[in-house]
Amino acid sequence: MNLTFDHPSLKGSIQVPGDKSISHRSIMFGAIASGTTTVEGFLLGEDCLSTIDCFRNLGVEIRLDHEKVTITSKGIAHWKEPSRVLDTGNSGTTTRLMLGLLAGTNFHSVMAGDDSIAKRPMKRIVEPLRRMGADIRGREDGRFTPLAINGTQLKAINYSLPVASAQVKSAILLAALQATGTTAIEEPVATRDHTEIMLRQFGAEINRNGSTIEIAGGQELAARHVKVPGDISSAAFMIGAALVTRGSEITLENVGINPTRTGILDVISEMGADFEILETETEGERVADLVIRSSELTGIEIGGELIPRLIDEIPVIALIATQCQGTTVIKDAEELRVKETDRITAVVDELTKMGADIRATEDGMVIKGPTQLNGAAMTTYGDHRLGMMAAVASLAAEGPVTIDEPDCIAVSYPGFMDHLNSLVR
Ligand code: SPQ
Repeated sequence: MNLTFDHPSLKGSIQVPGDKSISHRSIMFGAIASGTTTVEGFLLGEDCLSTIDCFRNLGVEIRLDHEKVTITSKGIAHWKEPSRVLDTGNSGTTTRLMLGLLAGTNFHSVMAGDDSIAKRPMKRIVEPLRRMGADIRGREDGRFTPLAINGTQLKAINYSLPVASAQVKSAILLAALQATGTTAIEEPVATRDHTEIMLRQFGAEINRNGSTIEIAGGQELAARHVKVPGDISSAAFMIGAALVTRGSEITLENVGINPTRTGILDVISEMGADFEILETETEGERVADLVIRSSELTGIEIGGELIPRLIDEIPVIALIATQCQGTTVIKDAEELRVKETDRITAVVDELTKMGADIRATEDGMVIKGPTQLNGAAMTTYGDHRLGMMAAVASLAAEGPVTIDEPDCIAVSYPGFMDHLNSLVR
């Protein structure tokens, strides 16, 4: 893909596609519950389509009509043993949350994904599930996919999460639903809580006491309607686009602003960005329209409890930081090294190619700005967020930018380039 922009401004309004985390969970919860669950605003990204494909292979009926999904299930006890390997594609969320679900079934299943999934750590899920009695085998004793699961009766555990991960928390919560007894999970740093919100929406009882979440096994879920808000992680790239160009003012409609996901808004606020949050819905998942205007920005320090609230936005935050006055330090973000690619190395290498003053640290990066970015041949490493970072960076670059493998962007944001082009003036 070749991109050349001549000092563009962004104007207008778009609705970013549905939240990826909530879309995955809507299919999973619809499949666990008995009855017919309907979903609106579903993300038609490749990751979420992988989740649908896995559940169809478990015998769950799923109909897709554009962004509306109908899931008809007799409940988790009626899922069928899959006759082939469940293909989780590029999706860590599908692989990890499904592991929690499959561990407590009464059948055998095997899961595998693409080359990136084969490198991502699975022991963080396998280990607590084994403590619950799960029988899971995999490469290097379950560190990596493919994973083979012999479903069995699980028992509750008390578990303190060693990494701040919503996927680990969610996999244990989903396994706990099928376990005997009450499971308690201690979460030292808060991570996205879409699983907890959806458990309540589907009728489960789940309690939070400080940093501990408790859930009793054996609860039945009731089918319902799910409204998926726009994904703030996708909106973040459009926010970045408005902030790295001059004379821009854009509106992003219907964006999910669950407080466990809004670290990007805290960051741009501290950097001095001119933006408004116009809240439209407050029940279940909070939703707002966001108005973003070009701004003079200052570098800041980002770390600690903020990191899980913006972990997927760090590639675009690093790009924004190249246009800030002063130094931005991102720390405590070592989890970036085990995402779709090593996002610390990849972000630093790619922005360096464009002339940014950026260096990697063990757990983050240091960026000095502002710098004029140049055209360059950018690599995505098959990572959707690196692809979108490169496309947004091209708006601020002097000279042409080429992007290899831009198709990977469809993992989370199909139609991204059309949306971006529709805003460019
Ligand atoms: O699903 P996947 O591949 O893990 O996707 C990513 C992303 O950038 O879209 C991470 F690479 O998002 C994760 C996120 O980083 C989605 C997620 C969830 O839906 O629960 C939680 C986060 O991962 P983790 O490992 O911190 O729990």
